Parts: sequence; C-alpha cells; structure tokens
Amino acid sequence: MSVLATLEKHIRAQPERLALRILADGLADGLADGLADGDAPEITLTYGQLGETLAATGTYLRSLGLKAGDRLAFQLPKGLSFILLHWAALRLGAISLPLNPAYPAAELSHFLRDSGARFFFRSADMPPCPVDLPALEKVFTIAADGIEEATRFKETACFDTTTPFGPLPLPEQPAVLIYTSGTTGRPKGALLSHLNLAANAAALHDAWGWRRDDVLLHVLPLFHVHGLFVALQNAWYAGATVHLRRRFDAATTLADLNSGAYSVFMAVPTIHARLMQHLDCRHCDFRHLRLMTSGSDRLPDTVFQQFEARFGYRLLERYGMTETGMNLSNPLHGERRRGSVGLPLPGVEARIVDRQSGAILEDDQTPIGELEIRGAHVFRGYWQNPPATAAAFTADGWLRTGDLASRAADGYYTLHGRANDLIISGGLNIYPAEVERVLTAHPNVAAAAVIGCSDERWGERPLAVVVLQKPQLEEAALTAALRQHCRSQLAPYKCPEQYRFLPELPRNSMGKIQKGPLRARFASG
Ligand code: MLC
Repeated sequence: MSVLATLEKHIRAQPERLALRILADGLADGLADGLADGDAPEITLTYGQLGETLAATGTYLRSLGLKAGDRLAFQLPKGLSFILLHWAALRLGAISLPLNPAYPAAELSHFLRDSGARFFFRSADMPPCPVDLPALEKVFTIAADGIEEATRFKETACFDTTTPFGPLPLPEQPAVLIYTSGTTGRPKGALLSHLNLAANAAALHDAWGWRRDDVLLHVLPLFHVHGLFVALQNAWYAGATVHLRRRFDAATTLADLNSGAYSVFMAVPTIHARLMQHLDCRHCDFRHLRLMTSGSDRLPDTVFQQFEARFGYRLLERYGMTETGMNLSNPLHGERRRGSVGLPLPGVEARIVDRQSGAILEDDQTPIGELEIRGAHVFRGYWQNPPATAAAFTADGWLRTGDLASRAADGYYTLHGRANDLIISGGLNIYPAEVERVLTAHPNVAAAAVIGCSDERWGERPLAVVVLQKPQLEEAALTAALRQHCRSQLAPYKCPEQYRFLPELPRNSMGKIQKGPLRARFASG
C-alpha cells in the first residue's frame, strides 16, 4: 500500500492517537507540556488533526494552482511548515523539493533553476531568493519567528478541510526530488517515485518490527532521506508517534532518551559519538529502547563498542543512499555484527561486481568489489539528466552504488570505502568535484584537488590542495580568502578548513590529477 494511503488509513482508524509532537526548545526532559519563557512553542497533532491540517495545506496549495508534476521547493527550518508542505505536495501529485537551510544563494540558485520549481517557500532568515528564474512563479517568505506558519494555512484560510483530495498519485508518479552532490561538479536531483517510497517503507516496517505504540525521538534534519523517510515517514507508516526536536543537542537528547518515553531512535555516527562524549552520559542507560539505529556514514568500531559498553545498547547499523533509501540492515533479532551493514532488506537484491572485469563475484571469490543494488525502491534516475542516469545503472538495470563491499559466506555485507571520491562529513555527502569547481573559479587559483581527511569530530573533512596562479600572497591570507570564497558559494559543511599549497598537482600521463599521492601525503591530517 502506498505511504499516503497508509497514512490516510491511520487518520481514519485512529484519529485520537498522537501523530506528532514538536517539542518546545530548551526542555531537557522533552515531556513537559506548555511553554517555558522564550521557548519556541510545543505543537501536538493527533492523527485526526494531522489529516485536517494536511487537507487544509493541500487546499491552500491547490488554490495557488499547484498541480501534479509541479516542483514545490522549500528551504525552511525543521518544523511543521516543512512537514505539511512536503506531505501535501505529495498528496497533490506534485514533486516535493526539500532544501538544506545551510545552502547559500549560489547553491540555491542551481537547485531552483535546475528543478524548474514553480513555487518556493523560504524562511525570512535564509538567503535571499535568486532572481532571474523563469519557471519560478511565486516565492513565499515565512517569518523566522519560530512560530509554525503552517498552522496559519489552517487558521488564516478559510480552507475547507473536508474537501477530498481526489485520487491518490499512481505508484510510478514522481514524489520527491532530493539533490545529491555531483560527481561532475554540480549537484544532481535524485527523483524518487511513490513506489520507491512505498517499497522502502514496507521493507523497513517488516525488518525493524515497527509498531503502532512506538514513540520515535527525531533529532535528524528533515531535508534528507534519513530524517524525512527512514525516521518520520516510516513511523507514520506504522501509525506510531513522533516526537521531534527542532535541532540536535547532546544533553537534551541524552535526557530525552533516558526518560523512558521513547522506543525508537535513529542517528548518524557523529551524533552517537557526541552522546558518548557528553558528561551527562554517565547516568544514562538505553536498554529499554526497542530500536536504535545508525546510518548515513560508516559506524566506527570504537563507537559501536563504546556505545554498547556505555549505554547497554548494541546499535543496529544499516546502509542506504539518497537514490534508494535503505538497502541493507543488520537484523532486529539476531546478530548485529560489528563493522557490517547486515543483510539485504526484504525486496532488495544486492550483488558485488569486479570493477575491472564487470564479473559478478561469488562468496568464494576475491570478495571486494562494487556493490550493486536492484529493487522497487531504487530511483528511476536523475532529474533531466540522462547521461548521469545512464552512468548510474548497468545495462541490466542494477544501480552502481559507488561503494566497495564484500559479503561473508552467511550473507552479511561489509563496506570497504568508496570507489569514487565521496567524502562524508557528519552524515552529509560532499563530492570533491563540486568544491574543486568553486575553488578553481577563484582568480588566484590555477588548480585544486580536494581530498577527505579523517576527523575526530565529523568522521571526515575536506582538505584542499591548491596551486596558485602566481604565488603572491601569504599562505595565511590566501587560506582566509579561499575559506571566505567557499563560504559564499557552498554550504558551510562542504567548505575546506585546511589548505595546502603546492607548485603543481601530481598528474598521470593523461593530465588527470592523481589523488592517491595527495592522500598519502596529507590525509592523515
Ligand atoms: C554542522 N556543521 C557541520 C556539519 N553539520 N560541519 C561539517 N559537517 C557537518 N555534517 C557545522 C556548521 O556549519 C557550523 O559551523 C557548526 O558545525 C555548528 O552547526 P550546527 O548546525 O549547530 O551543527 P550541529 O547541530 O552540531 O550538527 C551536527 C549534526 C548534523 C551531526 C547534528 O550535521 C546532522 O544532523 N547530521 C546528520 C546529517 C543527515 O541526516 N544525513 C543523512 C543524509 S541521507 P559554522 O562554522 O558555520 O559555525 C543519507 C542516506 C542514508 O545519507 O543512508 O541515510
């Protein structure tokens, strides 16, 4: 059943059950009702109220003229407006385009232009909307006062909450466009269909034993697959309750998790590590939680082991990507193996292929190769980018993940790094090509190569090796100038902090930059 149909079933069947509680900022126990002075307000919605508010938002969007296939972009803080715009757009058959609030105007411009977004909702404290976008019909600016504007969709409008939405979108209809960093220098939009979302929701529902009485503590950003689908959507797919924190804070999260109110928690390794490093963690025990998962980046063995030693809970590591949602997972019951991302989820086919010969590797052969994935959850392609789509798939329809993996005889998969250049910082992907494109646009830069360096805090961080046009300035001044240049063009997490200057970059006989020697020389930090 589609994700939307399932939600509508819950709205009808359990209108009194709590669907969403957006916790007031600053409440350490996460459970108190009402407001403390100066806090952003707490918001609660039962499934019945969620249905009404979504209907109101949908009616509002329809009154603007939003129709099936239109792209609705929004760059909003984590909150109710974000959630309602996304779900109502989906319900109308439009394509939801969530954007990271950290994107500066230069990146935003690319997303709005490339997607041909028709409507754009932005927050007043976010970068100004670029001009000169022919497809963009209207920009809505929402005050950055912390008040959940989306409730205004309901309150201000005379919008009828009872008008039926009309037929549900078809499974093959596109639902959401999420931009991923580009191997070729510009982010590409991964287009996920309603079928993709439904296939993943059903697989995770079964594999992770989601229950109606689950209560999820949600601390992740909503602009990515992890926070939006794996956590929020799939909790609602089960008819469960979501408590949402507007931002992650280690002390608050520890207190929340320790309160006994939650059964499910999902995070990236950087968050798990920060929980362990916080002083308050000494008093915490998470044995009562039903499910705690880790994903979006490799879980270091030390974090896996120390988390269990500290909190009494063995994290369940899983593996996914924007283009597919979740692919592999350690089992809910059974061995959660250290260093492994587990087994294919229901409906997911996985294989390992030798990158040189293209041969499919069996368990008894040399085991490391590129992981390829097939299934109803796999996206159909990049937005209006047939070359990138063609490059992503094999001739027989398998998605090339770009991740190197091996499979043990009992079917457990282990990842061994990436076949491409991708850097993962705090669970967010960075493609060096995109950063290099920005660096080489600087007038002082003749050539640049960006590599990943291991980093205690974020897992990895980008480091830039730069060749100057003419070495005229002090390195410190140049570093400051390049940092500022990157900050003006790229989201902060993509910007290198460390710079190294060389007279030339190592290149092969074809003139291609060789990153191996640069990594050997600089990557250990
Ligand atoms: C924030 N900062 C980062 C960063 N996040 N720097 C590098 N890498 C990151 N990931 C910087 C900010 O720019 C800022 O710097 C400073 O840190 C403080 O910002 P903040 O917003 O207060 O940070 P914080 O709240 O501490 O955020 C850290 C975090 C967050 C780990 C909570 O990054 C996070 O939620 N990551 C999860 C990402 C995620 O959900 N990925 C899923 C992708 S989906 P300055 O200099 O500006 O002050 C996917 C598929 C799958 O991959 O399998 O799930």
